[in-house]
Amino acid sequence: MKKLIGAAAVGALLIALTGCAGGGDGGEAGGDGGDLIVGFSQVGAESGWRTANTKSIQSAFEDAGIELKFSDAQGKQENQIKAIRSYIQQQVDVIAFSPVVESGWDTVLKEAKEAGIPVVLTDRSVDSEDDSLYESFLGSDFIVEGERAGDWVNTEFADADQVNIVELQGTTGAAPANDRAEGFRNIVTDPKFEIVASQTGDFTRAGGKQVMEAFLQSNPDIDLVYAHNDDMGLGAIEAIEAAGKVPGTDIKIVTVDAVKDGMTALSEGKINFIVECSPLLGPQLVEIAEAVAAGETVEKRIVTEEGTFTQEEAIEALPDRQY
Ligand code: GZL
Repeated sequence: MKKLIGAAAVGALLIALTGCAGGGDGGEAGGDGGDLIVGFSQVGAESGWRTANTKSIQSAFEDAGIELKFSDAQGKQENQIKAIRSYIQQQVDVIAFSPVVESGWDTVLKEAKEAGIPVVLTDRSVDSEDDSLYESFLGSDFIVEGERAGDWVNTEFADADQVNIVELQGTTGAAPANDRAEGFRNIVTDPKFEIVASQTGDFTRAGGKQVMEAFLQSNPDIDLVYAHNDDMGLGAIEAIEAAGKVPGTDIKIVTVDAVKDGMTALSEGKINFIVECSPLLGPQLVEIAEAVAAGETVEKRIVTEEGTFTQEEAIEALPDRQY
C-alpha cells in the first residue's frame, strides 16, 4: 500500500500541474479543473455490512475533500447501469462501483472506457473476460471466506457421524454468493456432511428468516446452518427460536461478515463462528481513485485483510468494533 500512497502523492501533484485528471477530454472534467469528482454506484442497503460499507466510503471521500456522487441501486443491476451512464454523461474523473451481480457489465464498462473514464471495482467483482475494462478490484477473497467457514465445520464436527447442513445463500449471481458456496464445498468434502437444502435469502435478515422457516418444516434433523452473511444468520436465529429450538446449541450456525449484530449473537452463543468480511474499504478506495485519476497504474487486485472470530474472540472484540 506504501507504493500506492506514493503514487497517489505523485498523482495529486500531476493533477495540480495539469489541472485535470482522466475523464472526458480533460479540462472541463472535475469541476474547476483541479478538483476530483468520483461517481459511485452502491448495491443497496440490504445488510448491516452494506450500511457500514457506505458509511466508510462516504466518510473517506468527505475527509479527503473529494466530491463523491453517490447512488443506491436498491439491489437492481439496471439501476447501477443507469448510474454509470449518468456518471459518463457528467464526465466524472473516476467511476467506482460494487457490482450487485457478476455478469452483464461489459457493454457499460466499454462505454466508460471509450469515454476515457477509469473504473474501479470495490467489494464485488465482475466476470468479464476483458480486465482492461477496470483499473483495479478492491475487496475480499470470498472463496477463502467460504474455505475458512469450512475449516471450522470440519473441526467442530470432527467426531460426528452424520451432519445435515442447510445453506442460506447470498444474492443469486453475486460474487460473494457464488464464491462462498464454492469455497465451503472445497473444504467440507467428507461424505458424512450433507447439504440437505440450499436457497438464497438475498443477504437480508427477513430473507434468512423466511427461508429458514421453510427449511425447518421440510428438514427435521438440521445440525448446521451455513449463512453467507450475518444478517441471514440472524434471521435464521429468529426462525429456530420460533420453532422451539436453541440456536447455537440444537442447531449450530456459521456466518460471514462480523458486523456488530452478528458479533453480539456470537458472544451470546447463538452463532458459533463468524468469518470476517471487512466493509471498511473507503480509505483504500480514495487512494486508488486519486492514483487512477492521475493516470498512475495501480495493483489490479487488492485483497482486504480479515480474520475469523470464535465466541471468546467476539466478546473481546465487541467493545472496540467500528461496525
Ligand atoms: C461482501 C458483500 C456482501 C456481504 C453482505 O463483500 O458484498 O454483501 O457479505 C452484503 O452482508 O449484503
